[in-house]
Amino acid sequence: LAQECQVANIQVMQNFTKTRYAGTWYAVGKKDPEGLFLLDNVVAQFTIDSDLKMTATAKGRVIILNNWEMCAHMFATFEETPEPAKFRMNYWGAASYLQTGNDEHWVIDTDYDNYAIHYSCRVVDSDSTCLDSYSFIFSRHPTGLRPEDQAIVTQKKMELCLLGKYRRVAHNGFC
Ligand code: ODT
Repeated sequence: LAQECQVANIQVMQNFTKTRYAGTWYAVGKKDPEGLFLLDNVVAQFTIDSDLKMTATAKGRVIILNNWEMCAHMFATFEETPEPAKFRMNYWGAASYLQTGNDEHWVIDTDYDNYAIHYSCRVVDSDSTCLDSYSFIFSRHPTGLRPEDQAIVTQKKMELCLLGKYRRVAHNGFC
């Protein structure tokens, strides 16, 4: 179908409730963008301020300048859009040599208590599919997804046209 894989047709989380999304999420899977940054040991922490604005911090292992391995500490603010599950994420690092940027930040699906699927398309192609995307599979549990959540996550990876493009994100205490 010509409609398939068009960025504009991607379904996101309905009635997204950011207060329920707050707290710690462990990345357990990732589809990398071009020029990948966060390698593994990725943990994100979302906070809802008193003014109901969402912010986040994240840490993860990175390699900069080809051979310097470190734990990056990152910060983000989120700009809301008419769709509650779609944000613009402004991000920067604790150090100036870390990545900065402004990415789409879409919550595709979550049950708030166990799993979440994030998606970001950086470049839309001329045929309206995504040319450069990244996506995180998050779990509330550092040990990974519960078996009962795995089928949902596989289904959503398919809907994102990214099935088979993810790798496992290790947690070994580096950060
Ligand atoms: O790793 C990559 O290659 C792309 C990711 C770069 C953006 C990382 C910015 C993190 C800023 C702090 C934010 C926390 C929340 C993150 C949730 C999802 C993924 C960015």
